[in-house]
Amino acid sequence: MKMIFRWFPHGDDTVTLEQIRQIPGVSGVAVMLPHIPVGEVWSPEEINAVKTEVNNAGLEMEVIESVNIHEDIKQGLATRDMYIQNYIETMKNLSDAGIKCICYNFMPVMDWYRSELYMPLADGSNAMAYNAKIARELTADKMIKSMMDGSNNLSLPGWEPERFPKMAKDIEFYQGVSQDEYFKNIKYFLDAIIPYAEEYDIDFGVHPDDPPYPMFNLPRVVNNAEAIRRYLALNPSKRNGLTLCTGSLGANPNNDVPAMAKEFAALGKVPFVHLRNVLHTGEGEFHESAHLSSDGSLDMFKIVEALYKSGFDGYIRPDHGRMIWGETGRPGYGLYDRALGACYINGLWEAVKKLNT
Ligand code: DNO
Repeated sequence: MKMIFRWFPHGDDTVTLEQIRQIPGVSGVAVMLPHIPVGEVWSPEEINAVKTEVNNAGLEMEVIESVNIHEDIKQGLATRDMYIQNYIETMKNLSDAGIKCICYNFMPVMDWYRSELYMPLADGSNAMAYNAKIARELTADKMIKSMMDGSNNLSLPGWEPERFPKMAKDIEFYQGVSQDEYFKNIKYFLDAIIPYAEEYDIDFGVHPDDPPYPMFNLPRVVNNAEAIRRYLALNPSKRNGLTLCTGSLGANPNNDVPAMAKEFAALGKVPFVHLRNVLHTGEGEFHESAHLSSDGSLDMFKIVEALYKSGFDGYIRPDHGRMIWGETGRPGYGLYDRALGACYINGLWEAVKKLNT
């Protein structure tokens, strides 16, 4: 297991590599290159510039989160082949730079979503929250406006701004797309790239739909065990894997996250884990919590134990943290609470390992 931390390059992060280097047990970072428009090739120069910066700080860069998928691939348009070729070229360049794992998602139109970014918690910290009722009342126009002008503080790390102008049209497009048709587009993509993942020695981990609930009536394809089984079966290669995001899947109380960790890690199909906790507060409602089991609804010990016992040997990163100690920064991606999370997970890992050897 390697413990890593998410970091945004090009001066786009309040957290520095030097700070990350000092978190006990953290050996590397997961990065993305958000300034390259989705669909374009990541050049060796762009990749190596970031890699050099990371390595000079004493950290490894073996994981990319994310190389996003162009909407034309998701929609199955004729132009998809060109974007797939670009994707393969990016994979080659990443492989040459020593990248071992790519996290991506197949959420149509959107990436992750929360209805509130700074919900005050009783201890004076704040955290992100989701309320299905608010999400249902949200229109694409309202969402785009709040994302673009920062009102309602709804700008979420990882979303590329070029999504917004097309968003309403894209949402409209999917109203006629069934789950089955969408799965066909996924299979087309996987069958094209996975042979290269094998050649280039890169594990792919699809990120679950976050939250695991319907949004704007868009297809949801990675939100429970059955859906994940279907996704992984689309291409049987070990390279076609899952980023097990405990907070995304665990937001739905019907999902048994330790059982999922056990099942998918035992198949050797979990190259990357996002570990965080959520507290269920009502039907279709949750807020994010500190990583500790006693602070949320997920049993973090059981999840780590299931991973360890299933032979998990990939990357783990602490996921969204609360904002604590007066810190400000990207929602979910401050330093302090994520660093506490990394220490806690490392402690669980050491305990589980010693109890089982
Ligand atoms: C949110 C992140 C996501 C994730 C992508 C992966 O905090 O977990 O933005 O990076 O969905 O493609």
